[in-house]
Amino acid sequence: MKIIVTGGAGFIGGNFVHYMIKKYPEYDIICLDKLTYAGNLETLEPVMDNPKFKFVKGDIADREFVYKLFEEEKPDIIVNFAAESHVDRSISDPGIFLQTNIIGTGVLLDACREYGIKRYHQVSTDEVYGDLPLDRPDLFFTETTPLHTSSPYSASKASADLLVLAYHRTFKIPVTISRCSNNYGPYHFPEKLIPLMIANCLNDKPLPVYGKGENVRDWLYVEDHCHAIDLIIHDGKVGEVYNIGGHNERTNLQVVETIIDALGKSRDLIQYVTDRPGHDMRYAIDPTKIHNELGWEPETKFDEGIKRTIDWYLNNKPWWEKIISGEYQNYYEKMYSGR
Ligand code: NAD
Ligand code: TDX
Repeated sequence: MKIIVTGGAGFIGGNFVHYMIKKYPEYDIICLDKLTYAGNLETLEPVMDNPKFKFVKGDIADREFVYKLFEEEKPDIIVNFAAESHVDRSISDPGIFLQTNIIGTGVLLDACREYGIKRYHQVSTDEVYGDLPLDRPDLFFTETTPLHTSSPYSASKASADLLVLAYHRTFKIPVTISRCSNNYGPYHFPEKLIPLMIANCLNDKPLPVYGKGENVRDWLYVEDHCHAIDLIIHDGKVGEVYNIGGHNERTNLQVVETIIDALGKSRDLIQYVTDRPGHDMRYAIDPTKIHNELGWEPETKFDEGIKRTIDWYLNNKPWWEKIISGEYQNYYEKMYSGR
């Protein structure tokens, strides 16, 4: 079996590469990644010398390059993680989100048409469903919840999902889609809530909480997500969408306070800042379908997963300290100063 993992130098894709190489040492895994600011070859360093692994630098939206790769490698499965993934960046600069998330997905699908594929899997997000009100804890996203996006990021991901389903119906490409909740764990880029708060806490820097910190996210430990994708690409039904969620809902403030307490810091570090425009209130996934069809359930409770994650950041300081000492400083200044 030969699998192309796009975006494998990023957070979830990197974890997926490690998961698959460990679980299926006989598979050939090719990582295709553009190495944007979010891609990091150090994440793949432990597998770089593995003869069953290959890294290829390139852009999923570059048609000529993608076709050549398909022609040379003749992959069986594509798992598309490659995306611009940060909501705040999509608010300040939407264009690249349309280019990578929509056009890039279209190019990969065209390559599947042209060269044939056993499975194309699209890694999507619960954000395509919009948000749920805070006063209705009984409501959850199911696979039939209408798409209702809030940010340029989520709109680009929903567009990509529609393309994937259209290519299945019209061209019979064997596709699956997964829509997951917020992931956390090792190799998470420190622009996202959890790693940013861990890094700032360790450096005794203010912890910028948007609005009142009452927004709710449903946290999914990244390894549980990798396990779900593994099940879907092997046993999931073609043409289907699967929701993947952790049943681990927390307000942002609860998450930040958990990190502060675990690191023995003061809650005075919390700084309430101007809210994100269009900020989604609550995400919550109903994972009944993947549980019933494929037997998946989230194994890692938030209290355990956050401990493991904090330990990883404590034990892997060079990985994230290098990131926050570079170009990241300009980003941070632009995103947070005067907020
Ligand atoms: P990430 O930003 O950490 O990594 C994205 C990777 O894609 C990077 O390595 C980057 O270099 C690469 N990339 C970007 N543009 C590319 C292009 N044009 N061609 C090739 N490679 C390119 O993202 P992540 O958090 O690991 O998310 C992975 C996927 O999962 C995304 O599709 C995202 O929408 C989805 N998702 C993420 C979460 C989450 O909580 N992080 C939740 C739901 C869905
Ligand atoms: O500094 C911050 N302060 C803060 O209060 C940051 C970076 C975030 N937040 C809030 C905004 C959100 O309510 O924390 C919550 C989580 O924010 P992000 O980590 O930016 O994630 P989110 O916007 O929920 O999107 C994530 O989950 C769905 C991923 O980035 C997406 O790629 C995925 O599709």
